Amino acid sequence: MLRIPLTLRRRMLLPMAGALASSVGVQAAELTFDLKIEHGQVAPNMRLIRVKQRDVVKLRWATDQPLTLHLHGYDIEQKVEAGTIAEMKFTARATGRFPVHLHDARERAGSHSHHEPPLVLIEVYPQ
Ligand SMILES: [Cu+2]
Repeated sequence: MLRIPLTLRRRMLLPMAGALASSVGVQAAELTFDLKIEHGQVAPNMRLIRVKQRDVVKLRWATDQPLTLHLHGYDIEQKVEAGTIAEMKFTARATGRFPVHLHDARERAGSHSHHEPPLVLIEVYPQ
């Protein structure tokens, strides 16, 4: 009997797996992104993060000044201190575009405004 490597077998099954995807979570990945904030901005080539639904996403933030970050939609708020790495980890359950903004420490959660463009934009694609 011909033996097919597991990775190849998985790829061959994929077109048929669509209907099963909702129950078995086909090919969810764990993805880590290292993001550096300088002067309140992330480098242009790191401002768009694309993942797939069900991926486990880890954002590792470094900054040159203390900040509060807010991932909209998933509603995760994270403080970041200079000289340390702050991690934001979540499972990408909801699809769509989700901005990460800076929060002003003086503003209270729920009553904030976002006038500036987002630090990064996270796009979650359907599986
Ligand atoms: Cu916000």
